[in-house]
Amino acid sequence: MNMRALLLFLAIFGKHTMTQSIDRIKEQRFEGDSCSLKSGGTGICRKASQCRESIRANELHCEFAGNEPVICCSLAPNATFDSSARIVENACSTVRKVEIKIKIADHAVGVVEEALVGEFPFMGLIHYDDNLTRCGAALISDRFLLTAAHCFKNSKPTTVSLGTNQADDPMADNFPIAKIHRHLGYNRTTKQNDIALVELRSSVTMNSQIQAICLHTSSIDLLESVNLTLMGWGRNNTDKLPNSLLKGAVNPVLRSSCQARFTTGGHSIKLTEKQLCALGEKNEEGIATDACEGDSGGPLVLRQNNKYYLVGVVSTGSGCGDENYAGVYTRVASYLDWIIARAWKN
Ligand code: 4AZ
Repeated sequence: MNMRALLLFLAIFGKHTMTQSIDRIKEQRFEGDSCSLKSGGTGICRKASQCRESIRANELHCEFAGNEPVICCSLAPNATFDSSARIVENACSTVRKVEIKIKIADHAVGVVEEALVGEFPFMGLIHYDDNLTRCGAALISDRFLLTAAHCFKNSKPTTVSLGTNQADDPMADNFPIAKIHRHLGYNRTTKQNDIALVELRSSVTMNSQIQAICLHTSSIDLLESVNLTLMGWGRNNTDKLPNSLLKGAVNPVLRSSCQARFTTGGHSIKLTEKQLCALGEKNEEGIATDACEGDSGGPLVLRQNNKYYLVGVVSTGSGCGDENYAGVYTRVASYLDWIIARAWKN
């Protein structure tokens, strides 16, 4: 209830109701407010991502901050901030907001649309020496992009283009690659740890078309109602590789139901908490919005207050756009320490 509506309410319902309403408001706790811990002690309301110990203790909720719950967090020094989340959130504070106007429900395969110029300034396309392989990547600092480990098999990656929506843009800024940091735990059979960093030879100058993305830090599952966006130059509904960057709207799918569908369908994939599933609406032909071949390594993002947060990296699945099988993504928040040790080392 906003303040004006509240005042109106009070004016109409008089004094007795007024004290009751104010008491109720007093009970609402926001980020930074003190709160009572289940143990009886005093804590402070913090975002769940900054309060690992209290999540385990299943502490009481304060209010919601966007899509992330705020919980009553213990003040004990060893139980408060998670240092990797803090490093990542500090880096995010320097990321410029994307002020471009988009439709609310911006709806790879399925219900897709062309991305607008400058809409996803963190989006990169990895180019290879065979001119055939395609993978997306997201710029996370002035020198590093996050992508999938399975993007590096036989063909040699050469450059990353940034600041363009066209795959074959002759005017694009192409940045030579210095090194690929593939996760040493990547397993091509189980698809675990499908994550890699692309280190550029020189640093990128940010502008309105080229900007880093924030990393999502929350270790708890996103609600199925949260709207996420996925984008890439991967195979589209007509099975072709598009020249324009496409975007689609998807929602998280619970890991248990995602796993159950794969198992029932006879797929050997075993999902872990370091992965997440997402899928979107079906188009008229019954194809669900999903990532497909060529979208790999690309970002699955959450938009909050005009900033984008990298939630997932396109990894695997079973075919594309099948309503039974959600797309599988590497969960970025599970790899913050691994990313920081490489991309934010001093
Ligand atoms: C692939 O081949 C691939 N539908 C990526 C994502 C999905 C399927 C395949 C998810 O890189």
